[in-house]
Amino acid sequence: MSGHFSNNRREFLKAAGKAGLAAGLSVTALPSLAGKYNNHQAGSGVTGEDIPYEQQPLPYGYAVLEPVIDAMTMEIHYSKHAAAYAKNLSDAVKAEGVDTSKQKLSALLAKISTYSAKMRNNAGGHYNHEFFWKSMRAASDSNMPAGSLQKSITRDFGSFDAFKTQFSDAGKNRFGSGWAWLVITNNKKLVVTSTPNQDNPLMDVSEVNGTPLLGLDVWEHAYYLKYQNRRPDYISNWWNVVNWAVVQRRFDKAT
Ligand code: MN3
Repeated sequence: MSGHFSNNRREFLKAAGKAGLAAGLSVTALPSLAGKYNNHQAGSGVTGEDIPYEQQPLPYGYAVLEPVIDAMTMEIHYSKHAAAYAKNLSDAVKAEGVDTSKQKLSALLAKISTYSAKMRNNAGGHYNHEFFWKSMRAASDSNMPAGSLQKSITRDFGSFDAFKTQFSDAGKNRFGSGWAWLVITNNKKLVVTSTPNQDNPLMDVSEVNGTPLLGLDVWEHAYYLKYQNRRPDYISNWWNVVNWAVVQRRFDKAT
């Protein structure tokens, strides 16, 4: 793929998407555009970790994240919500002729604008949840990053607390359903962003592109049973279950 062409095309699609939204249309309400650019070329220019197309076993039991995330929420979230994204993704890749033995999921996400809305919702939904499960472990107090990751967080946000505030605000202020993210951009800068619905920063439709290091699900289904409407409480408790060793490994791979 040609970088120059990719960038122009991405900017065009973003502009077209924004124009569509401004006119009260969704991006997917632009079939002529989708038809014209359905060659599955180009991309977001970022790479993410490989995640299989099929749902993987949860890396811990449903009750392991208690009391931060209750077992019932985990069971429904994993076995119903996330399982449905995986199933619908499997249907979408068949319907749209994706050879999953050749096409990595992270690379498909990078050119998601060339696929259907069903692909976008479910490829994102599946990827984001698999990524999310791996980002957590049993709760501990004073849970913090260390080493090179901590240094880079301090360099780019001022302090760990300043980063936490920015990330928490991204989650709290995401209207409706979506995700908060810590990403590393192609010029190796750490940035906090958020995405609507099941989008993520690997997608060429995302306002901010970068390799995800940490993501937080702020859909109501992720916290409502225990926290009801109190999304800020869910977010502040969630810091205790972040698996910083995994985030460090992602950071090492991207730098
Ligand atoms: Mn979810």
